[in-house]
Amino acid sequence: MTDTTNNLPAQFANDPTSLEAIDRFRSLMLNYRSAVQVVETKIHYLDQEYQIQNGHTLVDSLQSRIKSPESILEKVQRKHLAFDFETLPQQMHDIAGIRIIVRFEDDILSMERRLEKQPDIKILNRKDYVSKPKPNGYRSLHLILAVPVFLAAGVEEVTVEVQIRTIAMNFWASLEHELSYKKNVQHQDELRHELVAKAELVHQLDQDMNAIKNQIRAEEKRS
Ligand code: 0O2
Repeated sequence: MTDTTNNLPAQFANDPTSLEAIDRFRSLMLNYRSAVQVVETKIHYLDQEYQIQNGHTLVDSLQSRIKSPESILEKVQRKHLAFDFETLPQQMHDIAGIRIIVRFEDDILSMERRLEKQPDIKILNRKDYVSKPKPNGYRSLHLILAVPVFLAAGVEEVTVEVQIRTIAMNFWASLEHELSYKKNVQHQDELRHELVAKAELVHQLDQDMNAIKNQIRAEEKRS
């Protein structure tokens, strides 16, 4: 995911108070970038600690992004939100996003448990698309976290959306995302339908790999 926060959309440039608006927007985005760094550092630390305790890692990879100004504006318009720098952080919780990719389904909850035990992190919202997938087959655990960011003027709570999913779920979601953003693909409906079926296969694969992993680790403990 790329950070495109330095390219401001035309709406800002035409605003009579644009210089002030640009400065406020940049400060707001800096808070989000700082929050992402705080959470990423925590995840790396938690993963290393898990590795020391268990002999294997929890996190396969991490991705992060700050929503682009265009994408923030698109969401403001689509959801009929007020475009106001004071209220935007309360209305939009996914301006900063981190995706944690793990290998096994069990690891999703292990990671969530470790995050919720962090005294300086609050979990504001949880959407469990792992046990209740979306009708299109999308699976992932979504958490909205509030983390403190230390600024010269004091401490600010900043929200970060964290998505936790397996490698297989991520593989599926990346292709489904590609299909949703392409306008000129022929047979969209058939491909969508095929992806729903593939989501079931991905789920089966995740369950089987999880079961094999549990068997290997149980035997390892006995020996
Ligand atoms: P990007 O590029 O990943 O940032 P919203 O969809 O944001 O208007 P809500 O309720 O906040 O409303 O969304 P939700 O359900 O928590 O999901 C938001 C994010 O989850 C999306 O962000 C995607 O990253 C991911 N997601 C949700 N549903 C799907 C899905 O069906 N397929 C795929 N591939 N990803 C999904 P953005 O902003 O859409 O995109």
